[in-house]
Amino acid sequence: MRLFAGLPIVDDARLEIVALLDQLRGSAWPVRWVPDDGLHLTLKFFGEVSADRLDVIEEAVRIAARGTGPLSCQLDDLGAFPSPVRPRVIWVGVDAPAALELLYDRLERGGEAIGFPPEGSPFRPHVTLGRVREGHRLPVDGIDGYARAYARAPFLASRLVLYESLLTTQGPRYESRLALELTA
Ligand code: 2AM
Repeated sequence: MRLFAGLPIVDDARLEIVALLDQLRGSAWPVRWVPDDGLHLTLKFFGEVSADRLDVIEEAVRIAARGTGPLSCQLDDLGAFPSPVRPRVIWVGVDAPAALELLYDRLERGGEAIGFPPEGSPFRPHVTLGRVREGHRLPVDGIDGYARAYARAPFLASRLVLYESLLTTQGPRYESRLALELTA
């Protein structure tokens, strides 16, 4: 099974991203846009694991989440990996309190302790919108045209979810395996 931990995007922020995706889908760019369901901010990608490791992963996620309270976040600008001029992954950035990076670090350390190597790249909180199709490019400055297409809405992230990513013919579908309230 393919597992990752993340924060579901909720409240007005979710509606803003859904509306933005709707506009982006109309762009006819060579991009696989994410489905409206399951919009999330990834904190730890565990990858393909055997089902008998689920318990130990759940426990590591529980321990990492302990002591974290609800996080007041806000949508930020559009961006892309590896860079806005050569986008492969298009995303909306998330402005978050320091406690989010602390939670990320705890998940990294907890994951490392059970055999998952840390990312090794700086934490860039974001919600992925789409991935450019292999061998294609986007119009130069294309993303900039959508900078004003959504409100930088706030949202309260109060749940950490361990998702299973299920591959279907219509693309991946995310199912919650464990949902923890952030209540500290
Ligand atoms: P992303 O949004 O930062 O791209 C489910 O597939 C989630 O896991 C995605 O949202 C993605 O995060 C993350 N993910 C997928 N494949 C990954 C990989 N090989 N390395 C790190 N994160 C990955």
